[in-house]
Amino acid sequence: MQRDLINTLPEKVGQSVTVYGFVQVRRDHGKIIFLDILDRSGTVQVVISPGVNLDHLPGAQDAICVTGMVNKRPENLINKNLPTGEIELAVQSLEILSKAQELPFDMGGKDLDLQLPTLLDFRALTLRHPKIKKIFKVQEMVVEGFKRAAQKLDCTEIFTPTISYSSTEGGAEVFKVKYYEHEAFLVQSPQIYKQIAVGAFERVYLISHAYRSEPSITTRHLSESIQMDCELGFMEFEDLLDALELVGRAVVEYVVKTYPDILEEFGVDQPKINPEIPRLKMREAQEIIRERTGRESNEPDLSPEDEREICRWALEEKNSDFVTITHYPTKKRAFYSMPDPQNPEYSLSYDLLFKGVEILSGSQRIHDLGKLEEVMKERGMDPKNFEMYLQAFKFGMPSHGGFSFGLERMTMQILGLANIREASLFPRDMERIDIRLSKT
Ligand code: AMO
Repeated sequence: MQRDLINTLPEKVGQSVTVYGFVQVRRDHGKIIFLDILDRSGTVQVVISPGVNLDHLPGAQDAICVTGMVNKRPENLINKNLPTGEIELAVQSLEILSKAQELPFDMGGKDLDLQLPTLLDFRALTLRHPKIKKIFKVQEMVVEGFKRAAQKLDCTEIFTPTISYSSTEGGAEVFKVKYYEHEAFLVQSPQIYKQIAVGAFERVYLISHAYRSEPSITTRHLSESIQMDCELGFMEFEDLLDALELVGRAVVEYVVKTYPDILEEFGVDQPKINPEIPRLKMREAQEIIRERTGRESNEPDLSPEDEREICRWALEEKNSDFVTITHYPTKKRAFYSMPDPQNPEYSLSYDLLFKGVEILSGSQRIHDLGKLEEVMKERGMDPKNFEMYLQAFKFGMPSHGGFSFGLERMTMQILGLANIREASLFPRDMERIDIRLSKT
């Protein structure tokens, strides 16, 4: 099958070409009809002149095949914003390969101005909009930037299960699944597997799905999300902070370098990436927030508003869109987090915040088998349910730790999206799993 990709057409002026794609917009100007045709490489304007006889005229979203002549556009009709803006395709023949039904809303604008539920109810259609697609082109580069940075740290990529015998992150937010005659869980995180893997590979990275039966609807939580994790052996707390900041910076820099045009289209400022990311203990952050806002907090965690405030501080005072918060209360963190030997009430844990939202979390881990079993018992967990995990600690386990970035959270923050659901191809929450559950 002969096919010319749209982005090659500017080199083919005066030639007859065949293009396959979707009709993005149709504009009827009297007897002349203009179509914007989209394939994976770009968009081109197609002209159907009155002399061309077509049995059926295509409409928005029809999948079509057009054969035509690539012509230079008249000087006054050049579109400088389009890579193909100096040419157009004059139709000789056109075949509708698959006809689209009438669209429920206009897909032709630069922005798709829809309420979030509509955007998601018609996901198969709204994903076709050029601006929506760009969110996922950026997401692809977030993953690529992460992989490159993790490989630079000499991590081995691993692939881990999403069905597990034990639940790792504590709390009730775990999905149970029937596993033959047994009960199992969807993983809340690949935590136990990446720690076990440290014993084998010393340094690992992985990109995996994580499931949380979040009981509430927020703009930053999904029931199924994608985590990008690293776990590093023979590392102490400060080394881990250096590693996570290196990766965080590298990811954002990679996206900025690859898609400056998309960031501009989304109206986001160039991220401020200071080579020295400010680091604060959680209590220091609370003190700064109190000084700035007068808001007292004895909470064992930072609230979403606290996160926004401390990020405002980091930007104003340290010229940084990143800030690392450390030493969260041990009780608030998962069982495997190492308590700070100086003050065990607080843990050697950290979150990385970016533009007002936590995008990463992690800790140095307890690597002593006895301590680990003790903590599990204190928390009412049964070590028997963690047999394979604990096995790793029986056979020599170095000091180690790691971290996990939320892919959708990073995408949302880099593009300044209002809701995490926009950064998930097919978001799941308590109201939605492919369909809106209230509709059933
Ligand atoms: P945590 O639970 O903080 O840590 O998750 C790590 C990162 O994953 C993202 N994230 C989510 N994104 C969307 N919806 C959710 N429900 C959701 N939950 C988490 C966030 C968060 O910072 N095992 C540890 C990590 C570690 O210690 O290495 C963990 O899962 O961006």
